[in-house]
This record gives sequence, structure tokens and C-alpha cells, in this order.
Amino acid sequence: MNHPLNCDLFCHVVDNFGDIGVAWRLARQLAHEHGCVVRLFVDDLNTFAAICPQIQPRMGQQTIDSVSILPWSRQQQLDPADVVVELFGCHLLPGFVERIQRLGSRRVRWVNLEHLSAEAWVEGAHLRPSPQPGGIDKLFFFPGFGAGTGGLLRERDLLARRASWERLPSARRIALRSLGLPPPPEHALTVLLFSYARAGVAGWLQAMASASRPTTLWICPGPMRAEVDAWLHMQLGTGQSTVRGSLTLCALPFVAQERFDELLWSADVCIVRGEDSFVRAQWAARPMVWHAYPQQDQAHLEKIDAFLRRYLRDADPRVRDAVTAMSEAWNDGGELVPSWQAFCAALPDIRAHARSWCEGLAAQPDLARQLLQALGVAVAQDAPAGSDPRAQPV
Ligand code: TRH
Repeated sequence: MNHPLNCDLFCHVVDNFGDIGVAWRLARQLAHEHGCVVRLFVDDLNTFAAICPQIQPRMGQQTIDSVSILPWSRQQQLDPADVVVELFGCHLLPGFVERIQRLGSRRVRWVNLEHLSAEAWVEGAHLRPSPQPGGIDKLFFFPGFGAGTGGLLRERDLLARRASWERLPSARRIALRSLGLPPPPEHALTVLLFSYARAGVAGWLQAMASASRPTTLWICPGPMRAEVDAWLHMQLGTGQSTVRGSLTLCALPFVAQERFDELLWSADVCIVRGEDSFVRAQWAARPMVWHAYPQQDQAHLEKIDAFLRRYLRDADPRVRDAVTAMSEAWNDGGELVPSWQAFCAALPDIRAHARSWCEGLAAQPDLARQLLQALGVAVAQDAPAGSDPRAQPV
């Protein structure tokens, strides 16, 4: 065959922004870096519009950034592409599944892209075929942190872009100004807060307000705004800032996903959540606190443990203890102040650790490349500018 690879991506938005956040990143990367013809089927265009403001939720089909975006129901009328990727086990409509089955596995490669976990079992489950009725296999593809997993989403130029941004002294000021935010006071510690609901932050906010070093806290839209408002005894509107002692608090607007990295790069400490912001904080090489998606059966505790064991394997004991204590305190809802103070005291070492972790991760091939390779698609080496990056079905 001599046509660019056609890929269908399917995203069911369960909640929040991570499902579509991951789908949108992968869709763009397949189109831009591998020349794939990508259709992205989404069941919630309103949520999509939050991370991609060009989306018009009332419009049916639309093309943005070389990706065709289609409402979920359109799968009823279309034939499957060469590659069909279900994100996070979302279920395709029966008619579409029947068409995959009719065409067979020589024509359609069917993948379930799973959730990210650092747990060891992932390596055994990655690339396992799951036989489906009709004699076709669905391939389980697991992102992950090591060899034997599908890796992490990382655009080809991401680390170079971050490096140029960091070299530009005015980059942070320009980014903040464009969001209507004042520059932080000189020598302030800057903290980006994008976590799930977490009660009991009053002591932590008070500790930052009473500290000798100024802190600027950028609060992303989400449930933590109410916690902060309760401590402030006022409602901090989007774009507004207020000062309490050494602490400046700013309520951020929701930014387009393309600009989210700049927020992480602007911060000294990133408090992130879920999957995508968690991964981006690692590519930002910033000290971070990860708030894992809370699960009813407490399965997230295993995930946190597995991640910390990997992340801190080569860390010195001070970094290990400080990061572990802060992460546990944030996730289990316990007292934050002692852990936060120890975390801040160890920050230069944690920063150095975050950098070397990021470099180590960057040595593994990125997820989009690994996905195509797992499907037997010939993928160009990191192509020099101007070369033809088109992935083709084999
Ligand atoms: O939003 P999340 O909690 O998403 C998810 C979902 O809960 C999902 O169901 C679950 O499967 C998954 O986590 C584990 O957190 P996450 O993954 O960090 O996704 C947030 C996305 O929103 C990410 O792509 C970054 C983006 N974002 C913006 O584009 N602009 C913003 O201003 C902010 C704060 C985030």
C-alpha cells in the first residue's frame, strides 16, 4: 500500500480533562510527526473546547490542526481506518465493531490504549492481544516508564522548546502577562496548583503566608479554588490576585492545552494530577507533587507507591524522604506543613533530581512512535526538517 496511514482515535470523556487531553495530544502527534491521516471521535465537545478553544461544540465535523474531529455517533456511517485506537477501554458502537470484524485484522489493526501506571504488571500486559469475537485481536497498549512499556507521550521538539524557553529571561514574564497575571515578587517561590479536591489546606496556606520567603500560588480552575476561597474568606475571581503576608494567590484562567506547559515551566513546584499534567510536569523537569486520581477501591495508593519507587530509585535519601512525605501527605489528606517545609528545604536537590529523571525518561522512545512500531508501521527516525515523515501501512 502506498498511502499515508489512516488512524481513528476514539475518546469517551469520563470526567475532567485527561481523557481528551491524552487523545488530543496523540492525535496531533500522529498527524504532525508521522504524517498520519487522523480522525478523532469524541463524545463531549464541550470538554474538548476547554483545552482547545478552536473547537465549536455545536458543529459536527471540523478539522483543527490537521486532525478531523467527529462526533461520536459518526462511527455509525464510516468504515474503519487502517488503525483504530480506543482510549482507556471506551466501547465502540456495535456497528463499527462489526465493520472492523468484517474487514479483519489484515486490514484493520485495533488497539486499546490503556491508563498510565508505573506498576510492574504493566510490562506483562503491554502488547498482549485480546481475542475478540469474529477472530480479530485487540492489542493492549500500556504507557509506562520503562523498557517493556509503550512509553510516554512526548512531542519531538518538546524538550528543545522547554530549553529555549528557559534560556529566554523574559519568557516567564511574557507568558504571565498574556494571562493577565502580575510577575511574582523577586525571589518568590512559585507554585502551580492543579489537583483534585483536597480538604485541610488552611494550615499549608497559612504556613506559606507566614514564611520568610515569598510564595506565589497559581491556582488552576477546579475544586481547589473553593478550598482557597474558604481560607481567604472571599471569592477570588479568575484573573484576580490577592496577598496574605508572604503569600500571593492568583486564580488562573483555564488555558489552551498548548499553553499549559508554559505554566509548568513558570513554576518552581508543580502540584499536578491524573495522567497528562502528571506526565507534563515530568517533561517540565520541575519538582512535583502528584495527586493521583482517587479510586474507590484505593487502587491509586498502589499506583502512587509504584511510581515513587521508580521515580526515587536513584535519588539521595533526603530527596527520597522529602518527596515521599509530601506526596503521601497530599494524597492521604494528612497534615501538610512539616512535609511541605522539608520539601522546600530540599528543593535544590529535588530540582536536580527532576532534571535527571526527565533526561532518563527522554532516552526511551515516545508513545506515538512506539504505538506505530508495535503495529508494524515503518516509522522514520527522528526525521530531519523537510523530510517526508509519512507513516504508511505495511
Ligand atoms: O483532568 P484530569 O483529572 O483528567 C483525568 C480524568 O479524570 C480521567 O477520567 C482520568 O482517566 C485521568 O485523569 C487519569 O487530569 P490530567 O490527566 O492531568 O488532564 C488535565 C488536562 O487538562 C491536561 O491535558 C492539561 C489540560 N489543561 C489545560 O489544557 N489547561 C489548563 O488550564 C489546565 C489546568 C489543564
